[in-house]
Amino acid sequence: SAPLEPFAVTIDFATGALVPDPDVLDRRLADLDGYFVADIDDPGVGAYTVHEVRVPPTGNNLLSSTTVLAPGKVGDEYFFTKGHFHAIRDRAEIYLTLSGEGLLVMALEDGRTVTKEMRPGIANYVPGHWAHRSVNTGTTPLVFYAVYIGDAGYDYATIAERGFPVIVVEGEEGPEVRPNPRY
Ligand code: PAN
Ligand code: ZN
Repeated sequence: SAPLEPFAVTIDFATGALVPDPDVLDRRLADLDGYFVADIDDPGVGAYTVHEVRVPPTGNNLLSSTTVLAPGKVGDEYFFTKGHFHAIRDRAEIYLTLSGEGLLVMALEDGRTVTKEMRPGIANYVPGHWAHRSVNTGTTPLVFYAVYIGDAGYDYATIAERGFPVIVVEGEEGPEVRPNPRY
């Protein structure tokens, strides 16, 4: 296909806003119904916003976006993104954290799980085949920039049905990663 024109976007590291910012997706707790162990009190509360850089979603391009994940909990569980496998399973991704703190939970289809710290300056590599979810364990928005192969796509269904093998809860001494009682 014909070359695209080179371009740049400006990223506000504190808010995740882009300039220009044509494609913004808002997720409320209502969109996470059934994802937490406890019931959601207020489905209208905002959970996260995704700001996408607009390029054709093809295998020769790199898609990128910022995610701004609010602090908060449902029961003992910290707010998280839905999480997904890529529709094309082997497509990899990089998450660069810009502000806040959290955990990146990754799981293979067989249930093997790896959890990595997210904080400003850390670039997490998510290899293909690993489902991924970010969790805000802090008190400020968790903001990260994601770059992924353009045709990766999303498979949300597997996670929506089974969840992740682990949950991240507030324990006596801070965040704790525990087995998911419903997995
Ligand atoms: C990210 C995620 C974003 C929102 O851009 O899509 O953080 O999480 P969910 O898509 O799980 O709701 C990414 O991993 N893209 O592939
Ligand atoms: Zn992804």
